[in-house]
Amino acid sequence: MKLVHSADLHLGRAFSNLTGQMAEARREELWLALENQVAYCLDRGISYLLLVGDIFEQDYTSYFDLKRFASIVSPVDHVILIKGNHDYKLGNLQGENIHLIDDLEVLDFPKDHLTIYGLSWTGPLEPDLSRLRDLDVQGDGYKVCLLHGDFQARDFQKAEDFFKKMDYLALGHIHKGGQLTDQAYYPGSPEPLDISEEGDHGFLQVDLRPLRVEKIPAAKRRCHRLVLRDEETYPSKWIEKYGLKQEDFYELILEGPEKLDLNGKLIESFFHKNSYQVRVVDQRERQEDAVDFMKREDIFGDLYRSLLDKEDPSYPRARELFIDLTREIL
Ligand SMILES: [Mn+2]
Repeated sequence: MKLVHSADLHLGRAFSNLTGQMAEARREELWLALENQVAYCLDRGISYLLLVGDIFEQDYTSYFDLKRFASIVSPVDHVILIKGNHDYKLGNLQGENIHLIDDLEVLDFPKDHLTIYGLSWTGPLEPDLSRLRDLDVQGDGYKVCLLHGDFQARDFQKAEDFFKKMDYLALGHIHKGGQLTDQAYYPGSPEPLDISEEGDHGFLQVDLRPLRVEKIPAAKRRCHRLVLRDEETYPSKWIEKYGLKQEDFYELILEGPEKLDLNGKLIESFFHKNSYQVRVVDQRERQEDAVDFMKREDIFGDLYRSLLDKEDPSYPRARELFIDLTREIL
């Protein structure tokens, strides 16, 4: 029993960080990602395509987009969707092979001994997993549950008996993807949606009993985060050194003292010519400011030092913002 599991396609996304023409092209690439998933299902005789929330951007989805979606997925036997925080207003998806789950639903596919449980978002708040406790789960057929949200393994205790009976939990919402428990996986977004979304993107091919989950890389573009220090002063070497690709996104972090010879503008224009998009984050000034704050014996020094917790992943960003904000008043 094989399934394809995808989520977070975000069709219609504004891509406001890109120029109009690039954003338009990128939106088309999301449609292409959907076409590729359909082709993958057809090539391998897979009858079930699970699309686990945030498939559409509801504020940028027209009637014609819904028609286009239905037409692209029409060759797949069963396309099952739940709604996420970006598409909970979605309605009107028509097609005999399309099952759009409203709220909490149980779908039976007796021919394949498969039952699919889905819990959609119905508004801006995450649905309550404890509602699954009341479901009567019977029989020895395959059981798959579709959920969208930022879950931790302990959240599944809210309906422990229900989750124990599932063969697979198909999750959505976390764009970088990942595995949460033995049976629960996030596929990640099929394409990176922001320059910070590094790594492989694609979808999952799932085999049930025994459970085997395979990540299928399928993204057209990749995001890279490069840290450049003072020694990297020869742009002509970078193409080779970083394996620079014309089709990819690059986020460049400039580090080291500012007096060193790293010309942010030059670097940016070089990457601009040799990649799809570049964003330069110049942390050099901030590093000098950070040293000053460490020495200050006033409220600003105290505040900065209170943000030094190394464990908390949000603190480095908080320190950057603190430096940027105080720059205006100090
Ligand atoms: Mn989401």
